[in-house]
Amino acid sequence: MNPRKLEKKWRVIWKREGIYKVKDKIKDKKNFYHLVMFPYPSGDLHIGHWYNFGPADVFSRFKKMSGFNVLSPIGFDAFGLPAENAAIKRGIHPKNWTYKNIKTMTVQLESMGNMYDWSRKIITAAPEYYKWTQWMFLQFYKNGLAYRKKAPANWCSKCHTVLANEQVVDGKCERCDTQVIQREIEQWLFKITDYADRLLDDLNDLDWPGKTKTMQINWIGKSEGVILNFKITPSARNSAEQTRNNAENKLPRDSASSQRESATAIAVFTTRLDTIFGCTYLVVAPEHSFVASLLSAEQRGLNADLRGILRNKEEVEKYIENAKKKTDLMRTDLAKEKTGVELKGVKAINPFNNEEVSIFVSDYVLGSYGTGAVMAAPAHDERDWEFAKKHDLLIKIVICPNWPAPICPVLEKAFVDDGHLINSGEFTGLKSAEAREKMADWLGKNKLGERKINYKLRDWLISRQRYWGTPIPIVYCEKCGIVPVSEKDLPIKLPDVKNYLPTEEGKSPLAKSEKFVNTKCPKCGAKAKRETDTMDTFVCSSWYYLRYTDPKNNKKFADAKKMKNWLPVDMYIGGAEHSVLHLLYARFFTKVLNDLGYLNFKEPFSALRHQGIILGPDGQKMSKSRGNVIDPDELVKKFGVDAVRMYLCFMGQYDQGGQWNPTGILGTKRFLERIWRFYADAKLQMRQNLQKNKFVDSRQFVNLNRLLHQTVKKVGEDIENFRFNTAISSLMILLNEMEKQNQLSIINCQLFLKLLAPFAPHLAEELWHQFGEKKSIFLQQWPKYNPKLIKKEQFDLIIQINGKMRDKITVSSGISQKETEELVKGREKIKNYLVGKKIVKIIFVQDKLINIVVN
Ligand code: ANZ
Ligand code: ZN
Repeated sequence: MNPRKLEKKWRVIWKREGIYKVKDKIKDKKNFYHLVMFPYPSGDLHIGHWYNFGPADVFSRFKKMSGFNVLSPIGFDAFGLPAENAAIKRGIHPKNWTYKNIKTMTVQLESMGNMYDWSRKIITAAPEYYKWTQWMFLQFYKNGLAYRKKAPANWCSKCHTVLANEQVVDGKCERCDTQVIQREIEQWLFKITDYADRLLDDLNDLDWPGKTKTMQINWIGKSEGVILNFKITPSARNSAEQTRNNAENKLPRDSASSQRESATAIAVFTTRLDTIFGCTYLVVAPEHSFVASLLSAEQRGLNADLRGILRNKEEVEKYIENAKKKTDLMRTDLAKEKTGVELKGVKAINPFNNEEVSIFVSDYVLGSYGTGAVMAAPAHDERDWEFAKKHDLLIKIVICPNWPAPICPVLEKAFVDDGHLINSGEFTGLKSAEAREKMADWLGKNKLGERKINYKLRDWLISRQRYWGTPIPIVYCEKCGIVPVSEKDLPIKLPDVKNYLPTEEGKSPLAKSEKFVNTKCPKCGAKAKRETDTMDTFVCSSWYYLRYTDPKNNKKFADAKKMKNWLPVDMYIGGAEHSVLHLLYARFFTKVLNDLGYLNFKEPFSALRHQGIILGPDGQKMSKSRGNVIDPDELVKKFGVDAVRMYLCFMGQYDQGGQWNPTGILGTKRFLERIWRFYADAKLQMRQNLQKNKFVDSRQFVNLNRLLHQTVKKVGEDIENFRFNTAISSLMILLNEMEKQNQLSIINCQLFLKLLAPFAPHLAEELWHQFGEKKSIFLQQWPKYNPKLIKKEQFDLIIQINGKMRDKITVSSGISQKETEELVKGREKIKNYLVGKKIVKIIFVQDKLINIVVN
């Protein structure tokens, strides 16, 4: 057998006969949309791609043979940074680089022999495609879902450029190692936060991995709490000691007078209002507006009493400067030391007990979440606990785990669970949950705060100050301001530029093309300038699955009827690394387009599966520097496509991945060769049988028949559930049994090939045709099993020694003599009769008894 020759032959025939060309509708067949996450054209199809696409194709083929009209498309997610970096480094146009890679990868993809309908290929960097990405932006804009605002971007002050997140390594510029800072520039955002609740609720109905749903839930991060105001007042004294005294002695304050003197307040968001009596200080984010007003020259927003009051201005300024260097991720790292400085000279007043507490600035509080300020209850929150310990602040227990025993333990760490309230005025004795309700009511009644639902989810920043992306179709007019490009002028094509670096002002390289930038206002015709930012590539991939249903349409992004034929996607397969962003964005797009009346469904992917990760032979993550990368092209050359696909299916549980085993693939290769030899033999036998007109009746082979039916059931169910490895195991068992048979029916030999076909499509097709079949095996029906035959019936086997019954066991009907002998000889009771004896004869009555004659 020469797999490479044979495989190539079939790929040519498949292509010629167009058996993978998909029709939008076939009579009496249900449509099934099976999608894999499309690759980025890096220029090389690596083993991870193979692991995504290979087993996925097994699933596709199985569905096709099971009677579905299957759509299985492929394309390229073609915009993005690597193309641009290659351009900067080697002076190749990003487009040329990208399209060259697409060409190479197309050849590689074709070599996999997957049943893609290539006529539906899409490339997101092609103007025919990004025209519609721009069109979608315009719909979002017109419906208030795209807006512009100042947002922080990574900025390298040495390269004078904005950096993508990928270009920031350990907080430093990838190119020059300078500390990256956050700089505010005008950028475009999509209002995904409007959809937070629906993105949460609709997860329920999806057949997705639980872990992925959880990740989305956490990313959206809905939390229910309250916002309450702490009034600000000048402090008499200025130390942590003051806080302690106040809290311990409960200095009474005249609340009326405090209201008069202070119109400035800090709002905090808390999910644990029940801990309010344990609040011993406030913490505000370095970017909080209150800090800014304390530090600014005009001190706007402060009442007269507070102006000029800050006593450690320089210390605070220095702290804030440093905080700018950190990303949110670094700041919220739990393991990180909790730094901070007190705002000396001001105090805040707890509205529940009118106590004065100190105010700190610390970067563990984020400006972008809640109100950017926290009421710290160090006895009941880990971060507050750490901070209080470090700055020697009062820790006051107000939630007690032991109830009704009123004595609370001395805490060794924060007690973060719910309990009963103590030291909490009129609320003492309530359970946490009840207290939260009553306290929130009290706040509302006294107009000191209100209930509030908060989300971690932020609006989606889609602006990139980069070349190789979809231009944002917006124009800035001297008279009209922001004006959307008119739909008939789409696509706004990427101009040619010579230098792909962003400009020194942090603008995209498109800003360097005068011809591109200078235009006329679509509304009034006056001089105008084009937006020069391009869109995040996640925008392109948020709607590509829609386009496959109608990839060549130049009137609409896709025809409504065609979309209705296929969508939503029935099964989506791809890496778990996309559990959050891509999948969330795609869901958001679908919901928006549904709201705008373009789609009749609300969720894009009804079912989702992730493949695991393949590690190198050394058990480490594959990387060029480690030299443990497995090259699929080489493997294919050596073993053939079928062996590679099959090994990928066999090496472990699909969602777990595993370590590459170089000898493992040899095993699969041998299995395929055994099949090949078996069919060479079987054919001979069958020809002889036919000649003798003694066509084998499968009833003679009860055992094999049962196994055949069991295997049909098992392989089908396994593929359906992505348990490819165990499906292959059962094929191996079946082959073993078939090899043992003296005679076989053609039907059974063909049945095995059908089960094999999704895994080793080329070999199965070849052997199928050796039976004189004219139509492809993939146009055949997946075999059906007979449930009655599968039931393993059992009977009581009589065990005799020299004709006398000595033992009895329950075994499955159809058990062979060999298996029975092994079983019986292994039994302790029987062993005793056999010691020192010689077995003369064994009498075996199928499904009844075994008699061992000894002397
Ligand atoms: C007082 C308190 C006491 C809190 C306690 C927790 C436990 P989730 O559930 O994630 O929404 N918080 C509020 N705004 C913050 C910000 N901008 N940066 C960092 N932390 C912030 O968390 C809500 C809790 O996170 C809030 O409830 C607040 O601390 C903190 F025993 O308030 B809590
Ligand atoms: Zn205008």
